[in-house]
This record gives sequence, structure tokens and C-alpha cells, in this order.
Amino acid sequence: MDIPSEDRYIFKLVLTGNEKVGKTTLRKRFMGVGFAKDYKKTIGVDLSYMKFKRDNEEHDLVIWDIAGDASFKKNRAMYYKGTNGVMLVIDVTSNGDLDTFVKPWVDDYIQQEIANTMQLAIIFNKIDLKDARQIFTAEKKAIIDYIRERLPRDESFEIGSFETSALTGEGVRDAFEWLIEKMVQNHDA
Ligand SMILES: Nc1nc2c(ncn2[C@@H]2O[C@H](COP(=O)(O)OP(=O)(O)O)[C@@H](O)[C@H]2O)c(=O)[nH]1
Ligand SMILES: [Mg+2]
Repeated sequence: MDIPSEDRYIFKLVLTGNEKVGKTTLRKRFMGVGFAKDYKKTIGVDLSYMKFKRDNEEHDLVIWDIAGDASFKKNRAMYYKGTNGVMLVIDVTSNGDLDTFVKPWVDDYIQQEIANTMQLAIIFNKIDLKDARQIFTAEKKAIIDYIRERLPRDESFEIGSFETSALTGEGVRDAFEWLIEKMVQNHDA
């Protein structure tokens, strides 16, 4: 893994969402499989690093991905600190229950004090599993409305909503690119 030089800004994107919704598969689909193994052992997180170009300027991006549930809980503050962008991943074959799949994460954003500044994309993943799908337009709206209501942001705050399949790759690049663009815009502003 390349170590970015210290004078460059490193954008931080964190993946959130319940176990098995597809966070790691999405990350690998977008970035490849490279990660810093040591962090996995010590803080329960996989870190992936990439460079990206925008307007001829090169930036650095680190994606944080929860690796182990127990140590993640202990290291929650470290996980969220300095976050520019958040993906909340929802499995469309789940029932999308707000208390189970959404509330705990929104609670985190608020408690860890990133809710005021973060950019946010909701990722409705596993759309390839058409027969098992339970989350459609109405359920998606309920999830996004709930989040909007709880976040301390004004009406102009845009919450990204994307349908993806980490298995086929459908929608994955669009989702990451949208969020990265928002993160950069917000940092420039
Ligand atoms: N069919 C299908 N399976 C997926 C998709 N994304 C993830 N999975 C599977 O769901 C399981 C959990 O995925 P994983 O990325 O480990 O979830 P995580 O716990 O959120 O990191 C694995 O068996 C994946 O292969 C998807 O878009 N479609
Ligand atoms: Mg995972």
C-alpha cells in the first residue's frame, strides 16, 4: 500500500450497515481487494486506499470497512472521526425495518458528531436477487424520510439513493463516484 504524503488531504469514506448487507463486497467491487491487514487485527477495520483524479488534481481516498463486530464497537469513535462521506448499505432482500437496519446507524452519526458535516449515500444492495427482494419504492422512501427527519440538516442537504448489485457490479461505480464528488465539493466549499 502506498503511503500518501502528509501535506495532502485524505478523504475518508466509511461504510455502515448491518452485517452481511454487502459492505465488503461493494468495497472490493469498487477498489479491488488490497487492504492493510494490521488494522483488521487491531481495530476491527479494513482500510482500502486509492488515488483519484478530479479537475486534474490528485486526491487520496481511504475507505473504512467494519471487519469485526466486537472490536468495532470499542473503536466506534475512531471509525467515524474525520469522516467526509458515509454509505449506509441496506440489503433489499431484508424487510428494511427502520429500528433494525437504519436507526442504530443514524444514532451513530449523531452521537459521533458527523451528522452535521458528512455527505451521505443510501445504498440499496443485492438488486440482482429479484425474487427475494422486499424493498421497493415505498420502503426506500420510508427509509430516506426517516433519515432526513433525524439528521440535523436543512432541506438543501442531498441524500444520495442508489440501487446496486455488488455481485454484478451494477450501480456500484455510480454510487461511489457520486459520494466522492459530494465529499470533494463539500471540502472545497
Ligand atoms: N446476490 C448478491 N449477493 C451479495 C451482494 N453483495 C453481497 N452479497 C453476498 O452477501 C454476503 C455478505 O456480503 P459482505 O460483503 O460480506 O457483507 P458485509 O458483512 O456487509 O461486509 C456474501 O455472501 C456476499 O457474497 C449482491 O449485491 N448480490
Ligand atoms: Mg464486511
